[in-house]
Amino acid sequence: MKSARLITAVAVLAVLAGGGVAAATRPTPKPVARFVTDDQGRALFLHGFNTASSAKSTPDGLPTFTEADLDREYRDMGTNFVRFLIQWRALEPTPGTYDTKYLDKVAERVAWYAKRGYHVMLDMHQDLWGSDITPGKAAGNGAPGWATHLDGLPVSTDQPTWEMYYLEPGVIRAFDHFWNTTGDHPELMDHYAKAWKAVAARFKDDPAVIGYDLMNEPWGGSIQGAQFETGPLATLYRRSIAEIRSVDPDSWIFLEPQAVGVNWGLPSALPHFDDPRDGQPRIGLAPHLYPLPLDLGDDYTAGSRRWTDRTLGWWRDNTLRTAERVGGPVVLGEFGLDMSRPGSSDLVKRVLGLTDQVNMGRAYWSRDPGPWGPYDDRGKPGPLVAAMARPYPRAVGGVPVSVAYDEKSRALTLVFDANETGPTEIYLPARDFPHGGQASIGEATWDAGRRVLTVKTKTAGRLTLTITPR
Ligand code: 9MR
Repeated sequence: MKSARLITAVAVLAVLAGGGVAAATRPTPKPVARFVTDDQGRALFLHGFNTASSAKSTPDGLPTFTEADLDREYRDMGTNFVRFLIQWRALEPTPGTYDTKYLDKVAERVAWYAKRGYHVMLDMHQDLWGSDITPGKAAGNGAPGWATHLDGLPVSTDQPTWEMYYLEPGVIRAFDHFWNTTGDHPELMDHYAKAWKAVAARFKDDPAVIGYDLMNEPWGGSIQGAQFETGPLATLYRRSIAEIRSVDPDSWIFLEPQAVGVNWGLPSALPHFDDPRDGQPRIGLAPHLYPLPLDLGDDYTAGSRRWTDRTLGWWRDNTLRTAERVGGPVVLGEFGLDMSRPGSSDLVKRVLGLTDQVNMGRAYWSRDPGPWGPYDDRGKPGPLVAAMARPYPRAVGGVPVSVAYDEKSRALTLVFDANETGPTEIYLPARDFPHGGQASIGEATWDAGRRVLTVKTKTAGRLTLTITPR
């Protein structure tokens, strides 16, 4: 790029993110200390994909993804998690009626994951409000046509990048109606919250579904930033939390900050939300990460790599600060890039290392075939497969303190405070661990089929478990 533009943009960002002078005076936030747990109570490290972008445009709102695709994903990368896209338009095709056949089909896919020991987060996806912003041309997705009110304002169809549609007057108006900024459509937010209730009623007893990601990449229309996150976005979240909890006391509810700016590493103003369930609250954070230098079209190389690394630091610290306020676990809901570009595998590994370091789960964008995904259109694996096939603790018999994988020595080190929830399970990919692994402590059993090392350790005290190739 266009380095002058890049440097200016990122320098402005540096100041806004508090990554310049301010960084030295602000304490470094602590790693995430709360975890999603499995049915035995073990802490989960969530490692997987967004499946899939194709759900945005298929008539039935389901991704073009098969059970065989899932088998292959496990075989090649040993994932244990999916951020599964669902669409409001498919769920509530007419106001107040929920398509149970659609939910059945979602449930069928959830069962594929359940059978293989995966954990599922359902993501009510939208980009640019909905497909009715540009009838006949696929730009947006998510909201049903009946909930799309443009008031005759234009949406030009020749934007150079998809994100630019967010600035079209018609799109801004559609959001302003949803957030009730206009005062004309107060019913829309209620429909959305009640649609979540319908989803929760269906999946509340499904052990594979860990929770719900309330809205993909919220956009405030004509209200932005802190005013949006503490105003209409917080209202939507409170109402959706109340509707979900009226039928489902136990699933996790994941919140996203506003996307613009925060995805680059700027601080979010998302407030704390009360959880009306009995016991500990189950509200977590599911932010996205798209470093600005890469969004501007640069590669993860040379000067732009240095800037990107800085923005990653701001993103980490600012996300941890928001997480402290929200008080729950963090799942990085999206990160991803064109894997055919130079440096991209390094970026993926860096993000995996960063999320390991601060105890965040992560879902790569996306599982679809193509240059961003693991396989091309004919199913040939690309460089992402090697980067995502990484050793990680799938489930930990205690509370994790830190995880680190050193690629050079092929040593995975997990520090945790053991409890009595069960053995620790570690996924070990074939390339680095062809014959499985050995554990520095405890009693290990190797399942070569699943490539999972199960380690029984002492059930109390702080333990350091190091896994090296056998
Ligand atoms: O990769 C997706 C691209 O093909 C679509 O045109 C676009 C609009 O639907 O969405 C892209 O996916 C985005 C996701 O929906 C939200 N976060 C950023 C993703 C990458 O741009």
